[in-house]
Amino acid sequence: MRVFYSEKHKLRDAKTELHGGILVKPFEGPFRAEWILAAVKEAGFTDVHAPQEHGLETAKKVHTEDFLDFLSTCWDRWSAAGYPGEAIPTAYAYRRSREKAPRNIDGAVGYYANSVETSISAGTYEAAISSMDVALSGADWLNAGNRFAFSLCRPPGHHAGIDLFGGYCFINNAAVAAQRLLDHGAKKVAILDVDFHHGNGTQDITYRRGDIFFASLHGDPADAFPYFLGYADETGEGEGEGLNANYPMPAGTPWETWAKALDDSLARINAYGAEAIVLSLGVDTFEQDPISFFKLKSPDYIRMGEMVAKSGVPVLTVMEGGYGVPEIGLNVANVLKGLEG
Ligand code: Q9C
Ligand code: ZN
Repeated sequence: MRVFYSEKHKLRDAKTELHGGILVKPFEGPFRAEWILAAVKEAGFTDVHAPQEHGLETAKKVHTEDFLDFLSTCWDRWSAAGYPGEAIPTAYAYRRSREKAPRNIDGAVGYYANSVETSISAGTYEAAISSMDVALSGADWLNAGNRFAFSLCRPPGHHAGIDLFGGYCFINNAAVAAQRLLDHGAKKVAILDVDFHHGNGTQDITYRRGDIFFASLHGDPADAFPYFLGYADETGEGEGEGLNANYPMPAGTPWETWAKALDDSLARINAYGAEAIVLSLGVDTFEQDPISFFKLKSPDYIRMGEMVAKSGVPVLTVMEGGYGVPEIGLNVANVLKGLEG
């Protein structure tokens, strides 16, 4: 298992998250990647490499160019406007409004946001690009004929849609990596999203495509972020019809129930004929996660890895969420152990 990690994740260090009506220190901070890296090394995964820079070529196949331009210029435009805090949307492209990006930066932040907890801060774009490079370097490792890679991406990516940021995500690392696998010979890949939250950004990108099967196991959107997508009746459209599988689950879901959904999703992925799996790994399914409501325990993550490995195809694990407690490191390391068997 080769591990990819970039120090540049530290450039994403926002001071503010809108939570419960006040600005708090973000749940998604640099400490997460440090804890995970330390635990992964401690567990014997010491083959850690910095990513190669890839440029935006692959990203432009899953995101719009105007969105990528927005991300790259947002902080400078926001600062130039004289705003004292970090960039937080105040106005939205709401139902029945026009889908037309405004010139004004305050308007643009709202136009490209799908949620407002995620402030854009100095260095956010550079960190997001480096996180994407971490994912792409993992894809390269699989393209070179290897079975496993772990891309320790930070910031995460699965809430980033075609032209939307939010949920702590800016560029959809898993989707960009899947695109690179397809560009290097694979005809069909699967993205299996086991983060506690529905991968609304990944679903947005893959929904109408025939070359990516998307499965997501998550808290019922009636009760959990991202609230407006992730129901079981979302099955894909056009060439993607039948290639989207959502498994919403209620508060308190334990491993036994969760594992049945994983089993079903793996059977669907196998029936589809995926040549590789991109595992969007969030460990916010952990019983002690501060913002989630599933009840997985640390040893369960070993079994999770074992089950995914039984698919028999190469697996690129891409880091998504998991918050608050040091056990996030152990839980990630356990998945990697399970994968390698
Ligand atoms: N303020 C990922 O796990 N809601 N994103 C925050 C606490 C947004 C989670 C609630 C959660 C986003 C990658
Ligand atoms: Zn999550």
